[in-house]
Amino acid sequence: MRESDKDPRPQVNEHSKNQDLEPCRVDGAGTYLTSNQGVRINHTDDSLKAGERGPTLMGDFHLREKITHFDHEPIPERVVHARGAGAHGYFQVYESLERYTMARFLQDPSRKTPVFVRFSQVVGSKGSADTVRDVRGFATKFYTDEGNYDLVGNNIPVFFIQDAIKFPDLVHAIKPEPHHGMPQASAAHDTFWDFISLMPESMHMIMWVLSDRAIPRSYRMMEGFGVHTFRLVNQAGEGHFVKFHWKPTLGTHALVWDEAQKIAGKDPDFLRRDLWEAIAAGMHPEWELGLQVLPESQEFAFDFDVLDPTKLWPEEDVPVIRVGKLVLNRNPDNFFAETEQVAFHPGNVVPGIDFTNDPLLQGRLFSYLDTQLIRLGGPNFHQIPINRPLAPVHNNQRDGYHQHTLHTGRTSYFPNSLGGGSPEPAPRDAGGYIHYTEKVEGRKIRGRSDSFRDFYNQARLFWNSLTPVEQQHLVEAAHFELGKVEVRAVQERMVAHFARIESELASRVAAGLGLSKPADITPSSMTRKSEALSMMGPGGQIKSRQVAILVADGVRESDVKAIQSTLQQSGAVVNVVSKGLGASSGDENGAIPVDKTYTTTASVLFDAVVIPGGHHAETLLQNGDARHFLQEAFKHGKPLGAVGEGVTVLQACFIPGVSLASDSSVVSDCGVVSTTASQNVGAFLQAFHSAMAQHRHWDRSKKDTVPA
Ligand code: HDE
Repeated sequence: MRESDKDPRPQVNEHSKNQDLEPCRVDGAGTYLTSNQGVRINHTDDSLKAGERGPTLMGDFHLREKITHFDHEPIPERVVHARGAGAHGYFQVYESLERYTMARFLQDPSRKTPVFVRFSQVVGSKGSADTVRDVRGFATKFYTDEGNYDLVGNNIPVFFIQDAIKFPDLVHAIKPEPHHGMPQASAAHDTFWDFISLMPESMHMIMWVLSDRAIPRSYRMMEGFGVHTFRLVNQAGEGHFVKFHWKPTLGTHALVWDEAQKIAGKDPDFLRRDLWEAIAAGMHPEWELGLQVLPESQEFAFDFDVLDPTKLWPEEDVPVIRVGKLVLNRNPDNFFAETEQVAFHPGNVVPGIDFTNDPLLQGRLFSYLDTQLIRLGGPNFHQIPINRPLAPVHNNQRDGYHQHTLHTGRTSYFPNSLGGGSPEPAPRDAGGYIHYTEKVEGRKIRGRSDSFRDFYNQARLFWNSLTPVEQQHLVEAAHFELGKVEVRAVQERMVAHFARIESELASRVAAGLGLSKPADITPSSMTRKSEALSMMGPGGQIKSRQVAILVADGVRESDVKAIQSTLQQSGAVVNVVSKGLGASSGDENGAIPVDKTYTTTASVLFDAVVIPGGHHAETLLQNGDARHFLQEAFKHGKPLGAVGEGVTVLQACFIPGVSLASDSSVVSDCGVVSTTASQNVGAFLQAFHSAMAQHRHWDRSKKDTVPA
């Protein structure tokens, strides 16, 4: 056959470049349109009609198939944690943990175990905003060679309730109220606080939810917690209690509430975008896995019950050992196929990891498998690519909706002789999972141990551990959340709970609600604090922080270049912001490319703002958008910097702590860094870098007098 006689079109089955690697991954580039039966389609813009203006014909199989599929595209969203974002990566242990666990992925430091992580908001629908006040989910699927292990945690180390049977009540109370379907993705309404005010066990969690932990700056800057006490089991069958932690290498940082609310409108995808862009730019987020390990002999060594999920183990009592690293280095190829269809389950464990009798965990062991049946439409969801283990799967489970495996042979039962006795149960030394042989006995009761009845001491521990600024944020959050409650008695009950935690907390919350603190309540006598519970650590790195350089025509080009290159070298992401896109002309008529405008971005989307020198300052001074940008960033505690003539813009914005024209040194005052001398750019950038490394400057004077 001559070369020119060959059919130039791609042949059937040539349509997936990666087909040999992963048959499920399909790349449509350079292919022809086909029906789901593989028939090539030659026209997809008009339906088949009887005459140009006539009725559509039943014979139009393409129209019917296309629309039927479209009609069935939505699947039920998760009943909680509906909104989320995911990423691929790997986990690697630093050194063998064989003294605690026989899990192989925790024993071999040379092994990189693939993972998929999904972060989520809990309350809102799939389309709700990212930056609402809420708990964040932090769920990790480890594709180990002994099967999938899921660590399905949150960014808060405790939970609202002690027993799974209260979960439907909790979720019904926090979701939009049933009569009018409001509010979306918010706890600030009557039914939630009504329920909470009647559930004293939730007080510790409530303190965390009112704190800045509930408005993270980034998924990459959140801690993660397994919450429950789990069990590690070693080869000798010895058990240790364990609490799991994820510690972000970028530190733990938050937004400001006003900022979080504005971002919800300016960029509802803020956290999702942040994760995606960081990974796409090669700034791979990392966490260290931390373990708090407790010998079983110490089960009763604390003044709380280790099985109570409303309690944490203070790190001062049980130190967190950092045992390995999680790196997220690949964005999903398809949001629906991966992030939406991934199915986590705390019951997915591998040999060496086991459960405890925590009654919240026990209920979860039922719920996660069950919920997938409605969400993913049947019992074979483990065959969806993102859920498939890398370890081989062999058993006698058959049929069901969407069965993708073509099982051969006659036997689907055990024992059998016709199938050669396979698949046969694996003994322990062949990796068979053996449940920890915990001794259990007792009478059947619907009840709760008295050791679960301390509701206020750890809430007080949390309050004691916060810095004054964090305490103030918590009080303001309570004013917002409870201020939206319409039933006075609910507010009063909550103030009474705060009074059982700490008197001043109760007085301050009460004052904002126009109530007074009840006089006859004795607060918790807990005096300890735990430094690990505060987010105000020492300064850190500025990697991946977003910096805006505000410019107008006439900006000093050399300043812009110095700011860009120095901050970028430290890993910051620098954007030039101006009135219009295109380019702004520099002082020597060079062109400074503009990345964003005041219309397409806002100060709330940045971590720091700088104004270079140059006579562009006169224009910026006149620009209300630029002034608002700076004043709002100041109010949100962000580092602000100005060089040379740029200083006049800060002054015109009433920003305190700015260098005076006569003083050419670099002045740094509560994160406002300035120098009137352009030759000082190097020293300025050093000081600005330190200001950025502190993340936010809460101690600003006159913050409330600056308009924004
Ligand atoms: Fe969940 N939870 N949960 N939860 N949870 C779900 O499972 C449930 C709890 C957590 O990104 C659901 O697949 C019960 C604690 C995360 O896909 C559901 C109880 C913690 C995610 C469910 C809890 C979590 C979920 C909804 C009380 C932190 C998102 C969709 C006993 C340790 C996972 C789904 C993802 C999702 C039930 C409490 C974390 C209905 C019954 C405590 C991170 O099965």
